[in-house]
Amino acid sequence: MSKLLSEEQVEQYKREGYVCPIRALTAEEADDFRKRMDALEASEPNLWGRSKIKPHLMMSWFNELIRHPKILDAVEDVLGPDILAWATGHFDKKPRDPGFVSWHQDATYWGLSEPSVVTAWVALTPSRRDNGCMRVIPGTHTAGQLPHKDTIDINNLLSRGQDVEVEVDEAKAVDLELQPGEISLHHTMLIHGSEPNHSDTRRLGITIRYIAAHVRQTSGFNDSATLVRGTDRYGHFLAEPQPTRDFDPPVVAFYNDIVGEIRRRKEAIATQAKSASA
Ligand SMILES: O=C(O)CCC(=O)C(=O)O
Repeated sequence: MSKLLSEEQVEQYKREGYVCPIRALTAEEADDFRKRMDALEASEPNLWGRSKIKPHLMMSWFNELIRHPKILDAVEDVLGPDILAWATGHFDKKPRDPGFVSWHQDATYWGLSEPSVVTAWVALTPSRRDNGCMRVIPGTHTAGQLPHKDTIDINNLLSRGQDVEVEVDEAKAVDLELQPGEISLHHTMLIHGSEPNHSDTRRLGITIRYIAAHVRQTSGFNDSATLVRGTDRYGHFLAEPQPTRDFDPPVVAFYNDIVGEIRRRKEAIATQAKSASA
């Protein structure tokens, strides 16, 4: 018995690697999260630099969002009952922003043992074709891990500018258009990307990468995650503390310990991937 998705949506996720749109937050809730983010951004000029890898550990609004019951209901429908929030991020395209995301599979540098990994992309503004919504190539999640090359383009919003090294048939791309408070779910192996914002409307999306509790980090580096639903019977990840306020000192100390490990992990996996494809 599913919690939020219809049977057709669960089948679509299995078959095509994504589901969209799903109404998870009300428009008012989305507006409230956006305002809290904007207020913090205004008072902390280096907000995203300080909290790049796991902003849910640094900002209380973000930590509330990863626990939102409706988002978790949708995630449970595709991952099962024991769920960890592993990584988070934000993709903010201001009006006329040239920022884009190259075609890629998320799993490429993550080092996770298997693809029971789903991203909830939460719209905090409208996300449409004209302001650079996410685009996916349905069904590509079944192709296995594909080779990627790092590219250098200051407008690429991905940290390594990774670009999948296969021909992408853009005629097959589907636009994941969302209203504020709606989410999409996409599989960790699905090829996806997004174009610049050609409009006067901001496009703000929050990404939450959820994993099933049995997934492991295979890179040999320490990693952490937050149990958000069910039970963690495996203990594969260090249990993340929950902040009681923005930049809660004990949680910041935890973040600072883990962030170096995560950077080294990303570097090591990228180097391995490069030498494998050389
Ligand atoms: O928000 C975007 O434009 C891209 C997001 C993305 O690549 C992702 O969620 O993995």
